[in-house]
Amino acid sequence: MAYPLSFTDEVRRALEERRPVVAFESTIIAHGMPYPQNVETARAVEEIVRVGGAVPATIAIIGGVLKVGLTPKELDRFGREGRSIAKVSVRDLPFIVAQQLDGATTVASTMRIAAMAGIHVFATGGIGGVHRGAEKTFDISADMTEFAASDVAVVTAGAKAILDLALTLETLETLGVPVVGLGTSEFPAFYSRQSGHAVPMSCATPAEVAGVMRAKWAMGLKGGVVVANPIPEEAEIPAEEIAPVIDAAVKKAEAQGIMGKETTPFLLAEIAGVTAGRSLAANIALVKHNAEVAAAIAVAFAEHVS
Ligand code: PSU
Ligand code: MN
Repeated sequence: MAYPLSFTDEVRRALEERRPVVAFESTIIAHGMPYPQNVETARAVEEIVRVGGAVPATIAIIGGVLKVGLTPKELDRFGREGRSIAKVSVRDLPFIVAQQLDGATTVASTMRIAAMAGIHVFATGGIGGVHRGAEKTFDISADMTEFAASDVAVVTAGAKAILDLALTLETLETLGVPVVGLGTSEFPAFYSRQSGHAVPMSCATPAEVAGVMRAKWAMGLKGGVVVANPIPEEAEIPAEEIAPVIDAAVKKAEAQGIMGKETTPFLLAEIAGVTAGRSLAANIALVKHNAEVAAAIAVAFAEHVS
């Protein structure tokens, strides 16, 4: 028996009519950005997806119910309550559902719920990955293993250099996950367009990415696709400028003994604090760009399917 999901009318109709849909996560709203910019950005990316010819579906858990699409009121509440709402990865789903709690979904749990709903395209900011020092801490985001499990393409501006990007790419290779650079031969590093790490493959257009998705799933290969979409040039923070900030944040986390699911939010908050408005502006710009690209991929993929 499939687990019951709760859809907004807009999303339910789009899925029934096999129109393109783009999922969004809610951890980026509750834990990734301050209020009110988080809510403004979440609304803006939904509108960008509509303009691009697709339907947005922001995913979250409310009172234990898996929500696919949020009302403006629900979205606003997640933004206001922010970090007091639990950050929910796949591990946490059974407890949050059983206890009828609210939860902000990460990339991993959003992919899983999107897949349950039959949504194949998801736009985010940055994915989780293998943390620096993971050979000792074993801190590897469940986002990695989810890419082996859920048939969803995730549009991301790469991953922040709070992670070990080389080990992140190695892990995705092991898990059989295509990492497709969109118009780039380098894996982008979130704030910066370049990381010094090559992507294993590149596509020139969203339609080509849709072709990779179709080919993967037509062969019965399970799991997702990482679509690496660099931050727009005008919003970029050069790597040499952000690197010392990231290094200091990682050291501070170590010194304070920050562990587990607290690590990523701690590092993100540290970087945001030190760079003040600049990192937030970059974050907003890249999420909007990812939404636009995800809509184009969803449109191209829907054409292939029907
Ligand atoms: N990286 C970012 N911004 C974010 C996240 C990661 O640059 O908001 C969030 C995403 O929701 C991602 C999660 O899925 O953090 C990863 O957390 P962890 O490393 O604990 O798995
Ligand atoms: Mn972790």
